[in-house]
Amino acid sequence: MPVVTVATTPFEGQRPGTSGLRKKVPVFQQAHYLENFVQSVFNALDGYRGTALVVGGDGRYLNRQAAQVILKMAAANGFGRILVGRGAILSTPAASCVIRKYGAFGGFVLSASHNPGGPHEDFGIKYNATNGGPAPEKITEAVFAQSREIREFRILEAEDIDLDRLGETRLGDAVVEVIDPVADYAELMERLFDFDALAGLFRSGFRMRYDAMHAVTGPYAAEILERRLGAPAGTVINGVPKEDFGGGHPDPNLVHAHDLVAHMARPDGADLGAASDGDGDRNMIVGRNFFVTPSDSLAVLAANARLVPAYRDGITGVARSMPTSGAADRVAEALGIACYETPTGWKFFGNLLDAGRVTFCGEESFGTGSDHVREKDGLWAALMWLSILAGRRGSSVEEIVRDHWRRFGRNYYSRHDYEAIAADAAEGLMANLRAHLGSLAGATLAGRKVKTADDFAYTDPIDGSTAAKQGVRVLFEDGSRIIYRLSGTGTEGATLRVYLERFEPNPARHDIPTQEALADLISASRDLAEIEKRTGMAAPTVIT
Ligand code: VG1
Ligand code: CO
Repeated sequence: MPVVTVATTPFEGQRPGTSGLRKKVPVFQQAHYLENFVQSVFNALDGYRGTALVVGGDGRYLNRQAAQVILKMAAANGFGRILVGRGAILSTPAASCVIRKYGAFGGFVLSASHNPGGPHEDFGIKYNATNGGPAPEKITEAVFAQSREIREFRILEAEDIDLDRLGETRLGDAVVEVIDPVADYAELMERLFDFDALAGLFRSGFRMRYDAMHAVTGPYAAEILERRLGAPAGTVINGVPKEDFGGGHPDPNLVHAHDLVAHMARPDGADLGAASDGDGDRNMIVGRNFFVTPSDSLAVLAANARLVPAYRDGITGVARSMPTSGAADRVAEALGIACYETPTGWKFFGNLLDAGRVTFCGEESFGTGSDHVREKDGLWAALMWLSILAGRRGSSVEEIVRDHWRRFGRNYYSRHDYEAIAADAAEGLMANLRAHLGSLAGATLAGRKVKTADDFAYTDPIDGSTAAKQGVRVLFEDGSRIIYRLSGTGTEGATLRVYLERFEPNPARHDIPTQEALADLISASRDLAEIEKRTGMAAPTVIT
C-alpha cells in the first residue's frame, strides 16, 4: 500500500472555533478540504510517530467517509495504531474516555455537536490532545497557522476499512482496531456510580425518560439505563442515531427538546427527564413540569456530590465558564473549595482538571462534567441526577432544586440568542459596546448601578496562557450581570448571545417566572447594545 504525497493549496477560514472546525457539509466536500485540515493538525503536533490515535464521531452525514480519510492519513503520517469506534461512532465523552484509557496520543472527534446534520447542514472536526480534552488554543492556533501554509498532505492508497466489524486490520505500517464504541464508557460509568442503588431505584417504580434526539447517545443510554440498570424498555426515546438526526436540531434545550418538555408537563410524566445533543456532551435535566437551568444543575451536583461513590470524599473545586451563573460559586464558598471562572469552551477547563484543582466543571450551554474525562458529558450528568434522586428518595427534582435555592439563594438566569445576523452588524455591535465600556462604571441601568464594565480576559492559573476578548461584561453592584459575546460554533452569519443574571436571596421571591424576574435587565440589554437598531431584530430567536 503506497503512501502518496498529494499537492494542495490552502483554504481560507480553517481556524477552529469554540469547539473545532465547523462548516456546512458542501464546504467539507470540496476536494482536499478535510485532508488539508487533518494534515495541518499532524503538522502542528510533535512526537506522535508510532503512537495511537482515536477516531470517532457522532454519526452525522459524512462521518463515515471522513473517518476513512483520517485513518488513511494517520497511517501515512506514522501513527502506529488507530482506534476507531464501530461504524465510526464515538460520542465526545466516550472519545475522551478511550484516549485516556488506552494512553493514545490524541484523537479526532467528528461532530458539529448540537448543529443539525445532513447533506446541506453542518459537519465538524475537533482534535483532542493526550489528556482526552479539546486541544488548547496553543495547538488550535498552530493548526490554523499550518492550514494557511499547507502545500501537500500524505495519504495511504488503500481500500476502505470495514468499520462495522470489530477487530484489527493492517493499514500500511499501522494497525487499525475497530472497537465497541460503548463498552469502555459504560465500564467507566459503572466505576463512578453505584449501579446497584440506581437499579434499585428503577425497581421501585421510578420512571425516567431519556431523549437521545436521534443522535449518538442512543446506544450509550440504552446500554446503561435499560440493559445495565434495568430501566423499562422505552425509557430511552429517539435512541437510534441518524445521519440527519431525524431532521431536527439535536440541541437539548426548551426549544429543540420540546417533545420531552411536553411529556414532562403531563401529570403522568416521568420522574426525571434528560436529553443530550448530537455528540453526547450536552445535557438537559427536567423534572415533572420543572426545568433545571444548566447553571443550577452544576450547583446542585456540586452540593450533592458526596451521594456518588466517585465523589464520596468530596470535590476539590468547581469551574464554570464566565457567562454561567454564579450559583456554583455559592456552593463552593459553603464547601470551602476553590471556584474558577474561565472563558467559554471546554478547552479552558483542561489544565484545571489535569492539575486536580477542580473536580466538576460546567457551562450555561447545557454542559456539565467532571474529572472522569476531559469533555462535558451528557449521560454522566443524567446519572448524577439519578444518583441524587436515589440518595434523597422521595424528593422530586423540583423539591431538590427548591431546597437548594432556599439554602443558597436563587440565581435567576437566562440566555437570549439572536441568530443568523449579518457578520458585520454583529462585529459593529460588539465594537460599539467595547468603545463605551469606559463610561459605563457608575452609570445607572435598569435601576441598578454599574459596578464595572469590561471585556473578559483570562490567564490560565496553571500554564499562564492568556485569552482576551472573551465577552463584554456589565457587572452591577447588586451582583446582577449582563454579558454579551458572539458565538464561535455557528456556520451561518453571526449569533449574538446575551446572558442575563440576577441573584435573589429571599425564598419568598423564588417563584417569579424567569423572563419576568429578568425583564428590566432584558430591556436594558437591548437598549445598551442597540440590538434592534443594529440587527433589525426586536426579539431573540432562542431563549434558554
Ligand atoms: C457554544 C456554547 C459553549 C460550548 C460550545 C461547544 O459555543 O456557548 O458553552 O462550549 O458551544 O459545545 P458558542 O461559541 O457558540 O457560544 V458543543 O456541545 O456544541 O461542542
Ligand atoms: Co456537543
